[in-house]
Amino acid sequence: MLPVKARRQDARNLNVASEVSQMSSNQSDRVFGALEAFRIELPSWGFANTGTRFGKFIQAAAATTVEEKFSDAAQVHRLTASCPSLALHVQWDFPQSLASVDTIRECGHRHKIRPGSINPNLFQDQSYKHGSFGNPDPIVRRRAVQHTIDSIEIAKQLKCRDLSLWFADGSNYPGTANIRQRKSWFEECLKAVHARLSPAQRLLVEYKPFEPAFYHTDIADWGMAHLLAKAAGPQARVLVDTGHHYLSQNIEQIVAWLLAERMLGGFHFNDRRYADDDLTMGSIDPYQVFRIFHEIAYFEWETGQRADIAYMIDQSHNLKGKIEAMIQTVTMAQQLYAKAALVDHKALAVVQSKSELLSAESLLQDAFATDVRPAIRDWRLSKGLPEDPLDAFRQSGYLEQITKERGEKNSKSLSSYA
Ligand code: PSV
Ligand code: MN
Repeated sequence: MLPVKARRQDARNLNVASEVSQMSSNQSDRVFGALEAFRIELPSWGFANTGTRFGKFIQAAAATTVEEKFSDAAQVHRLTASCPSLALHVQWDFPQSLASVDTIRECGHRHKIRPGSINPNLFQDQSYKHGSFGNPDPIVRRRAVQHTIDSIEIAKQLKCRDLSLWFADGSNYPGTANIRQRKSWFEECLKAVHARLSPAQRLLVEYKPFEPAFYHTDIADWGMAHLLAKAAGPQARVLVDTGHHYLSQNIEQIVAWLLAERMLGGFHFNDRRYADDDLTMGSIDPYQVFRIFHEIAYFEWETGQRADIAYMIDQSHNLKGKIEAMIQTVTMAQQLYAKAALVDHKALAVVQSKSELLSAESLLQDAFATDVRPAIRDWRLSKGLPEDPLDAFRQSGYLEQITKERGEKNSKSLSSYA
């Protein structure tokens, strides 16, 4: 592959130089470098019919098989070059548990998409009514542990590194759960599953302060997830889902602390206005996502180490077209990641040390305000990608084709939860 500078020059020769000139060559090198390194994982569930707790709106083009999910993910990757892997949910994508592994492997090969993080089902089962790892019934806890061990085996067979654990455990009313006891059951179960990881695998522990339980959740915040990950073992890390915080919480501070503790394992990106809204990344508060990426880039600059973070999307759109929404998400992620790469870290460190507040603040604001889209278009052209992935998707005919192929099956789907 050509070095970054040569590729930028190549892109200029492709006659888009007028826009490039607005950005210095150093800035555009940084954008190219950032985009080359950036990968974000797509969620299989983001291509399927989903809804709110009030009902589902069925889409004619939604994926109803794992094969279709891989096929749709491949479209997004083909047009953006940033998402070569697909997160999988054992409940929805492995109907026969370990026996489904061959099917998934074949789908991955056929569509040139790698199976990504494996998400065990620790929430959608009648036995989990009162929790999984925190359930007072030892039989249910053992079952949840066994399911997680099976999921680790699935991950091993598919060469997936990350096991992503999210628990719906919690209680709805004060006094109904022994909170301390549940904490120790969580520690026990997490240790037991951690012991089954291969040396290359990681356990990612996700937290959430509300929903589906509304009085307490067993892993309510990053501090609890951090303590539990520490108790689990050295290969456990914290997973930050941007929708899993109270309103106005400073997420980038959480990120900075987890980075400093070397405990940040990954992200589930989505935007929110009120709760866990699963809206398109950057649609409500793009500066928030920028600030998160900035903390990571600043850490990497200061330490000279690349942070080992799995960036993942966790969104299920029930109104927007699913593939279009994913393309929109990935292009937004690319933009915000590239903008964060423009912050002048050396200058920032100097002005921070002198408490020159306005100068420090401006370094972030200026990077955020920079229009990186022309440089991103150049990068795409240099890689033989379409300048505008969404437009290219609309021109491709793929949506019309799958709408025809899948329409009838989807029209028979249930649209109500009642
Ligand atoms: C729960 O809200 C969550 O964020 C978890 O990551 C789940 O695995 C995912 O959403 C999909 O339901
Ligand atoms: Mn999540």
